[in-house]
Amino acid sequence: MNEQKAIATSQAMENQCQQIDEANPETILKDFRRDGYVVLKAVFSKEYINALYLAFRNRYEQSFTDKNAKEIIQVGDKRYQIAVEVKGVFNSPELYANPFIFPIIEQLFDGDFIIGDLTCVTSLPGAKTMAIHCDGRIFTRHPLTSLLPPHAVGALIPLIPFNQLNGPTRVWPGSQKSGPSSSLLNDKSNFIDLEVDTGSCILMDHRIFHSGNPNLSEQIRPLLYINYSAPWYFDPVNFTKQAPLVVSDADFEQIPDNHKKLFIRRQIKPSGS
Ligand SMILES: O=C(O)CCC(=O)C(=O)O
Repeated sequence: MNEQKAIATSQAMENQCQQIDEANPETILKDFRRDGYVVLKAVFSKEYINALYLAFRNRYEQSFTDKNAKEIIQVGDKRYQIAVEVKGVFNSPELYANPFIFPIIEQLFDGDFIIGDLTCVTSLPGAKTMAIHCDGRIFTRHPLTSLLPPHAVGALIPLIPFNQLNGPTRVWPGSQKSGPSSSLLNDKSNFIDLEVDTGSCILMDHRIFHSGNPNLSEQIRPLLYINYSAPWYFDPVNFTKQAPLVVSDADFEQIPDNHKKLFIRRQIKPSGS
């Protein structure tokens, strides 16, 4: 674990050019509920993220060119989603039950949640802008929909520092409530590009509108994506061709008993198979 204290930033804090120098759960929750995202800085050590990065490259780099690789789907121009096996350095409570992130997730779901999917979205050099989208909405036409709490929350973990060259994730703060038809998405000044260093985590409401910027660098840009959700929610769109959570029996045995319930979806097949 990093010696540094976790730092949370949100749109409001950045507008005011300030940060809180210690993760304050109440502020984080308030900002997350208002903006639909929050950045938690220094929640992982750089060494651990680098170990994840090396393990990811080692295991999956050839999948980007292998047309038959079943663990990979295309989600944009030169942008791929890989279902990462929860194995080796990925099979660690530091990752899926991180002491800075987990208490916030627990509060957002009132203690009752699972890991719906664990993937890595990677843009390759030359990838173009990803279409603006949200990861999933429910009760979209209900008049009270904007009052609902999130049914799923992504922990987005950059495996290299994200900058304007390699294409940071772009979010439209508040769009988790306003929906796609609002003027929010059309106004070019309403988005934020999340240029974050390794060790950081972006918590993102599943309903927020976002996209990926072009990758103008010569390096792959991997974004680890752990989606926590209410136990009743199944993502109906993103896992028709890909299993959402890949954990072997042997690896499941290594998960501490108090965390095993997070992985109840581990044997779910792709919903379109
Ligand atoms: O590549 C990115 O920065 C965003 C990826 C994304 O939005 C997604 O996979 O839903």
